[in-house]
Amino acid sequence: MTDKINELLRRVEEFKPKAAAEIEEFRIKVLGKKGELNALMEEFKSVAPELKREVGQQLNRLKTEATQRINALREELQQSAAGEAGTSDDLTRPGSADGLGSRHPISLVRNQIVEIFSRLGYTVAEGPEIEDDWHVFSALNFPPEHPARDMQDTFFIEKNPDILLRTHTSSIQVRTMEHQRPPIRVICPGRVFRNEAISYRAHCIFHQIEGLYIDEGVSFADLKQSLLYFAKELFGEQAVIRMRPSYFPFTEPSAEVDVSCNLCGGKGCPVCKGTGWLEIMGCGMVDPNVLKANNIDPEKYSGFAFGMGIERIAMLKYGVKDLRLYFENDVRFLHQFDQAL
Ligand code: 2NM
Repeated sequence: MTDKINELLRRVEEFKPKAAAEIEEFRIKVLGKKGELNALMEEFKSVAPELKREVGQQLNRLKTEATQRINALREELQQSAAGEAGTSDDLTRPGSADGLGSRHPISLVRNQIVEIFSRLGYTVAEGPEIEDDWHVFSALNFPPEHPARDMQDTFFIEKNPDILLRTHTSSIQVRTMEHQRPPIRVICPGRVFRNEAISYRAHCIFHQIEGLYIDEGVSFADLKQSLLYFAKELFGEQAVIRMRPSYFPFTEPSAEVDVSCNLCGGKGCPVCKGTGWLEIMGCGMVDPNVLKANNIDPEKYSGFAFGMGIERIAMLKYGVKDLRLYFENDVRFLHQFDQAL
């Protein structure tokens, strides 16, 4: 009889139900009226009197153990069901928010510049990054021996000196002049490539934005006024500009444009190196040779053009000290522009 009691006790201890129904089934089988425990109680009646005390205690223990185990199992199953409903099954819970990215500072500044010139009637044009000699150099009045054509400055496709990575976005403007007659007013943003050592102030890949305006009677005064408007829109109403004579193959006359330093208000500080001025772009009147090369009559039409590096403008606007940060995509850098326009 003790063996039977111990065997049932073992089954109670090892019982592992997967569902509530299994527990109830087990309860009826063991503790029910016609269950195994009552069968043992019946058998108990014929146990020898000297054994009754010990076997009786064993039976009582079996009954307590079985009842406790079944109650514990019921509770366990109920709790885990409630737990599941709380995590994955509750469709009324608010969803977890995905972390949003932010615009890259180069895109932010490009968009700002494009927007300003679009208010002056410019439209955006784009073109290929892999170009030919004509669109990057020859159509832009670069003489055959110009140093920019050198391997030191330009990435050429191996074994074909006619195919190269564009060194400026002026090539887009050549393509515009190919299929559009004046008046032409385009703004050309894009990546450009130069064979340069990488440092805090230079990179072999960077972004430019260039503008071109060709019509009858376009003058240097128009250029000055357009760029002053641009500087005030980008850097604030207090901004003023100055021009210094310069040289570019595709413009004559040419100039560098400085904007008054927006950090010190023109008094002189480390950013403007004590001068009160920051260089922001190059510009000039389109050289008649460029107009001729692109089948535009220089006797009838004139134009101006300008170009700037987006990395440099973004450095001045946001105080970025190292140009390499733009290319590393470190989110600690990028997230600083979450709130920027
Ligand atoms: C600059 C500075 C001055 C320029 C010239 C032309 C074109 F196509 F008309 F010849 N496009 N861009 C230009 C002129 C670019 O960048 C510093």
